[in-house]
Amino acid sequence: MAFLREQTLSYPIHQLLSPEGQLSGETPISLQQAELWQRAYRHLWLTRLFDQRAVALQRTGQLGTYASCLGQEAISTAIGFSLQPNDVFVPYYRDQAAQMLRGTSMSSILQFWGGDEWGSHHTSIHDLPACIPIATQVTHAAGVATALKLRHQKQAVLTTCGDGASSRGDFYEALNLAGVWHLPLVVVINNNQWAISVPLSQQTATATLAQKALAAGVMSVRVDGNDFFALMAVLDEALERARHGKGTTLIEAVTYRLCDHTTADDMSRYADHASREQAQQTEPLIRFRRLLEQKLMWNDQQQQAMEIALLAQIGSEVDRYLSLPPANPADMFDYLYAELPEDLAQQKAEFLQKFGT
Ligand SMILES: Cc1ncc(C[n+]2csc(CCOP(=O)(O)OP(=O)(O)O)c2C)c(N)n1
Ligand SMILES: [Mg+2]
Repeated sequence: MAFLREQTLSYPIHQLLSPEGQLSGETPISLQQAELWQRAYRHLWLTRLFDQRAVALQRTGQLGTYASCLGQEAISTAIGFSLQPNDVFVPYYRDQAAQMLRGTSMSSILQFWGGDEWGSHHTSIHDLPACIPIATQVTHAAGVATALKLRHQKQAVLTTCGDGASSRGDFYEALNLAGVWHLPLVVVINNNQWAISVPLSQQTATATLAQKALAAGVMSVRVDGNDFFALMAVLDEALERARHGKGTTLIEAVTYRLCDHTTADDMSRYADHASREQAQQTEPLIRFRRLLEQKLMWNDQQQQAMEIALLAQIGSEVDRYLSLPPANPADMFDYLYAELPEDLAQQKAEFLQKFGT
């Protein structure tokens, strides 16, 4: 007698805007406004051009290690557009697009990646700084969501992580707690198919990441991570549920990392060229442009004028970043603990004796 059976679950990828630029299915009214389309498209391009500039700064020795978000701009842009100002955003390191929409200046983002923690200072007062340790932010977000729930505040917490992060204990533990306590939390996985050089198939045997929600008893959905419209639709629904006491949602946004993991990586050593070429065809900006061309008569001149204006904006932010005073290395001791533990106090004293402030 065979008692065991394989679970087969169907999690179709939700899509509204096809790679050919066709909008189909039920597009919510809020997403049918041309004004929103233009603002979102502009922000996607701001993110892409900023990203290119950041990589160039690193390559010329003017920035520390930097994590590009090339090809994944739609996820973070849709997050920035769907969060309300008093929601709490708990980002990870590929969330430049949303951070900008939450009020963090480009010069502050560059300051952070330039190795100065003060770059995290000028962000929305509700939000947390970008998290580098993998998956730890999901536990922080569950903690913040617990506080909001206890205080009966109608705000949502949204956190992001990578596909690799979803294989870590912190991810499962936080999601489990969110399910039990019915927390006002939205967890968005940027499934870009890679955890540095480890492909998705080598770090999890699950067919989808969305189904990881099942064991935690929370809602989940799989969405095309290159489709700004589908992302907005699922984010709006999940955030509304969170704000109205209806619990947690896990969103798996399926995309592809069209860049090295960070500037300290070389993807050509492990990724096959063909799958990258294929992914290039479905990236988020091209399909959005096709839509604008078809529906709003968007043309080359408008595109060029927009890019020139964005590059000027980025240029002045880069100048501001380059004129900042150097980071104070002693800062690394000061902002983790309210009271510095004895061993770190000793290290700080030694450091100051050797290097001064
Ligand atoms: C706790 C922890 N372990 C290891 C690392 C090193 N590390 C940095 S990025 C990364 C892979 C993350 O992949 P994924 O979660 O898919 O996110 P992506 O970088 O693809 O957006 C690892 C292992 C880390 N930052 N933190
Ligand atoms: Mg990844």
